[in-house]
Amino acid sequence: MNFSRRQFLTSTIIGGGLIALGSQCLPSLATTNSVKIPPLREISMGENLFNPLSLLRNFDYGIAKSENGRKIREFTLTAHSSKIQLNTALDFVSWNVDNRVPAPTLRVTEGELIRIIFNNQDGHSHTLHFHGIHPADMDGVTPVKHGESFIYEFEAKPFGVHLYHCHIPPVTRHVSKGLYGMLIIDPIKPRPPADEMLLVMGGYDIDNDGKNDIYAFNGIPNFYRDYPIPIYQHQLIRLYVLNMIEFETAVTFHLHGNMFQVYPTGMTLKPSYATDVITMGVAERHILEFSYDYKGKFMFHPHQDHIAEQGCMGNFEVIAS
Ligand SMILES: [Cu+2]
Repeated sequence: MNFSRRQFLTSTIIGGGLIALGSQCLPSLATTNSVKIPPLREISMGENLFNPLSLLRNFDYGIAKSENGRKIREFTLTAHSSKIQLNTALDFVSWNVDNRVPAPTLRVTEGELIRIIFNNQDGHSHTLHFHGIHPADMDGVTPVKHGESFIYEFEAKPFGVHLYHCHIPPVTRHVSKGLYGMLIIDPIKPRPPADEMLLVMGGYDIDNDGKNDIYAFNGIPNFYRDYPIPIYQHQLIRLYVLNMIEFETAVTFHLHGNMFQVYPTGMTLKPSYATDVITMGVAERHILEFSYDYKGKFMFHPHQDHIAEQGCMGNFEVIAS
C-alpha cells in the first residue's frame, strides 16, 4: 500500500479491517464494537500521497487532553500544495491539508473543546472555516499567510456531520483546489455499532475556467469504480456523505439496489425518511444508513449522470457475511 508516512505510521490491521490507530488517531468505538470490516486489497497509488481506500474509514480523533477539567481534542493541520495524479493522463496541483484531498476527517464528541493548530506552509494564504456554532473570531475568514499559523479553538456543537474549508476568496477556487474536509461531532450517547465510512464529493476545475472538468469521491476520480468498497451482506453501513462540488447548484447521491435511511446533517438520532436518491447543495451533508440483502456489486453516484460519467462513480462489493 502506498500511504503517506503519517497514514502508514498510524494504521494497522485489526479484525481483518484497516482502521486508524496511533498517536494521531484512536479507534472508533462504533467501528470496533463487534462490527466486522472486510479486509482491503493492496493498491499502488502511483504518485499520489494518499489512497481513497485508506481515507474511507479513517477518522482522526486528534490528541486527547484534559485542561482545567475540560476535555480537549487537539489537531495539527498543515496546508500544502501538492500534486495529485487524477488518472493515468492527468496531474493536478492541489491546495490541501496534510497532502490529501479531502482533508483529514476530524472526529470529536459534543461538548469537547476542539483545538486546531493550523500551519500554512503553502505559498497562498488560506484559512479553515468550520461549519457549526462558534465565536466570530474563530470563524476562519481571516487569512493565514504563508509561513504563519493560527489556533482555532471552540466547543464542539451541535452534534452532527459538519465540514471545514478554506474561506479565502475566490472560495470556489480554494475549495475546488482541494481545501475541504469533514468534521464529525458525535452525540454524547454513541450511535449503534456500524461499519462507518465517509464519502466526500468534489470537483476539479483543471483549466481554471469556472467549470469542473472532472469529479471524484474522496479525491481520486473513478477510484471506487475501479476498486469497489468491500462491505458485508446484512451489515449496517453508516455513511457520512458530504457534497463539496463547487460550480454546481446541487448534486444528488444515489445508491443502487437499496434504500437508505436519512439523518439530515447527522443532527438526528432517528432517521427522518428513507429514499434511494437525495439532493445535496454545496456543503450539505448527511448520515445515510443501509444494509444489503443481496450479494454482488452495486453502484453509487450522483444522478446528474454527466458528473458520474466524469469521475464521481463508485461501487460497493457486497460479500457474504
Ligand atoms: Cu485557501
